[in-house]
Amino acid sequence: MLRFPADISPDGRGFAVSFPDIPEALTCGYTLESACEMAADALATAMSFSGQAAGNNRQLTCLQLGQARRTMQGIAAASASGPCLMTFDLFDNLDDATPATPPSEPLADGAVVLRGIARPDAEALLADVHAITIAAPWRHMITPGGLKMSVAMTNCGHAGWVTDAGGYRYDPIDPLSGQLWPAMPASFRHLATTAAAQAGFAGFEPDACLINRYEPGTRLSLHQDRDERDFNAPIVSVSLGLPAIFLFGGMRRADPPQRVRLAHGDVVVWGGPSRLAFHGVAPLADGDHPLLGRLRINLTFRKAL
Ligand SMILES: O=C(O)CCC(=O)C(=O)O
Ligand SMILES: [Mn+2]
Repeated sequence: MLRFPADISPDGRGFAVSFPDIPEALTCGYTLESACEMAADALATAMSFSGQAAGNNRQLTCLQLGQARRTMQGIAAASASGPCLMTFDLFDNLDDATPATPPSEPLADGAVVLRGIARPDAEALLADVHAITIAAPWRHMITPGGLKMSVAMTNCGHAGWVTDAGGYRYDPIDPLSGQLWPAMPASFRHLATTAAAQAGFAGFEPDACLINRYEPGTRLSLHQDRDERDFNAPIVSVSLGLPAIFLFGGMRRADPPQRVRLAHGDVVVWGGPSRLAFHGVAPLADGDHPLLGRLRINLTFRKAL
């Protein structure tokens, strides 16, 4: 398994970080870009743990992350056969008058990936996920056709997405506990509305959040999100933990999907003309995420009722 230990040693105004595994990643068939993204993820997480990152807000800004990626690409390209070392000035961006705008990548008309925007909130979001799963535990639901889903799920909000022999639907009651689903935490709501607004969907008010837990090898086959009453509202989908390949297709199941790598903290928003696009998740590759180990957690916000 690949390691990106992001071995951090304070070095004046910045840090020296070594990435012994970029060359290994390249020999394992990863592209330089994806190896660098994995290393940047490890770096960002390690730095926010170190308590010294980025001066006053202890988080890497997106500008700094972009800088880290570019620097690592340069170094990895130059030394693809030995350990990489980069030094990285944490305070480069602090005097910048304009706040760093997270890079956004259009996927289709009405669909966009907002890179890294959930990263600063990741630990708070995961603490909230943990609290939700105490009241509404993870479960593997059964499709109407009788198949057990490989992805474990739970919900929070006014309604939860469920599937069983009776079909797919939203239900205000968790069938496992017979109680209402846990309330949607403020951290979730804030992220969802902010991301939607940034993607051009101001005023999004989610009333449901489906929480998906992927282990290595699990996948979500191509589908449309169409059990909601209101297709005017977008879907906001947050990735935490291990990276995944998100499949984003067209309006027909047969349309060949784009394959988009989603890393910890990335958020995808799709609505308007893309609201009913087919999408799914390729089998999750194994890995070891600093916050979530061998897991990927996805939060999908919807206006369901
Ligand atoms: O895990 C993801 O990125 C997508 C989840 C999804 O499409 C869903 O829950 O309907
Ligand atoms: Mn979906």
